[in-house]
Amino acid sequence: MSADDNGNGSDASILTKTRTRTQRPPMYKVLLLNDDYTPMEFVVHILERFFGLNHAQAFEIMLTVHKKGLAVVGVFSFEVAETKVAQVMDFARRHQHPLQCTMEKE
Ligand code: TYC
Repeated sequence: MSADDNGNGSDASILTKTRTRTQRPPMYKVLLLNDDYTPMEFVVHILERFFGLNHAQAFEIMLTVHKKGLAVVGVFSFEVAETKVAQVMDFARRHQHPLQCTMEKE
């Protein structure tokens, strides 16, 4: 082994070690916003229908939105969150309620 031999079988005298971090896909919170006009039962129905919540869970989240102004309904991949928001907005619009649903990067 000569003076510039690093002993790893390569001629290079500098070793570069690259640590590749595994990237988790970003997740998105789906938020429901309060308003003064959308009926409580309609919001509960939306939470059951599009988010798979049981009646008690749906009622609880609806009440949180009603009292606090907004609540996180769930956390999803971008595509799933986008679909949920579109389904809620479309359903609310078709029933002529001003309900708003948005998404935000976690
Ligand atoms: N504030 C509404 C009412 O009193 C109920 C409501 C709850 C509306 C949640 C929207 O996201 C909402 N009828």
